[in-house]
Amino acid sequence: MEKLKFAVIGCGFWSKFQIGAWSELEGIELVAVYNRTFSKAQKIAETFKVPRVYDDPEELFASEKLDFVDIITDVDSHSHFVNMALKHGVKYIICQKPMAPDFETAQQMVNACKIEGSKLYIHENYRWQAPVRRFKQIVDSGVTGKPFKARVTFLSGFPVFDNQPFLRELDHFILTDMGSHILDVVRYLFGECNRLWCQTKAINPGIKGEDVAVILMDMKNGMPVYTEMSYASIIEYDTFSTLNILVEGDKGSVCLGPKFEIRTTTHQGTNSEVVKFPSYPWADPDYIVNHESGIQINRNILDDIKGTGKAENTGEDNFESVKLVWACYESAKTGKVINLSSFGIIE
Ligand code: 89Y
Repeated sequence: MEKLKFAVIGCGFWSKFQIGAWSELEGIELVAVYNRTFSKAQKIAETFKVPRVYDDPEELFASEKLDFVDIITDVDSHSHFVNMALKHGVKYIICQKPMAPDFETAQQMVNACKIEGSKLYIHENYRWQAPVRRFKQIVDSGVTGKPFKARVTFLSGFPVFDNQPFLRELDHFILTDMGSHILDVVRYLFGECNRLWCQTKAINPGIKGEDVAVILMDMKNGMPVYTEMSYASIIEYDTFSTLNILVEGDKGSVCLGPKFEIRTTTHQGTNSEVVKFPSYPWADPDYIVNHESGIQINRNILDDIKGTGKAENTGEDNFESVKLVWACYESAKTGKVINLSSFGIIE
């Protein structure tokens, strides 16, 4: 079978990890990269032996015959490049999280792809992290019984702005950047949400947006889920770049804690396992659990494109996580509990 040809749009900080993850998979060929600064694209092309380099995205789309495109630019330009790919008839479009800088733009992106008959995938990788996958297996095995409540935590002081300076400039920061990951993991583990309440705080004076959020969710399955996220935390075990999760069930509890350790407690005692996963030369050790998960999500998307599997992170599915992010902002602004069944419906 001929290899599927794809291009990468955007050669900033994240692209080397995303292209690294693609390089672990068979049956695909990265034929072209684009960046508005040509030298950056050239550097990535040299590292990953990509034959063609562009600093004009229209020219790339017009010249290349692509099976799919991977958009790895900053959030503000996602919809611009998705629309450009649609205009050039690209049938499968992958776009980094968060989908868009606001709720309406995300809605337009999902609708535009539907109308044009192209498939949109959002590269939302946290649910693909090895410890999170294993955690779900344990919860679903029933060993700790029926879950009745949960806590999902991301508390960090990692200097994330050094690697991704544009994050400093976002009007909406932690809920779009990390909330999109965390709320997607909540949906992955516990399903959809009925209503939520959220409070945000801006602690770091050097950034524009909020860097702390706490959320209380009432899930459709009846569970209360408490979620907290912060990039202003000085704590012993920094969560970067994964999550701590505690689920309590009627027969015990499961806890994903520091160093990828999962502790399962029942009346019989506590069982501990440390989740292991490989390292890669292209991955950054500070982000290893995150970068490894890129391979898993890319494989799942590829299976969907080839028709050999079903993607979890479609545009439509991710839109439900986007909705939670913006319902949180609405709650933080108004102080009100937000009902998801009526949120975002344009009258
Ligand atoms: O996606 C987030 C992550 O985990 O790595 C990069 C990021 O944007 C920083 O918060």
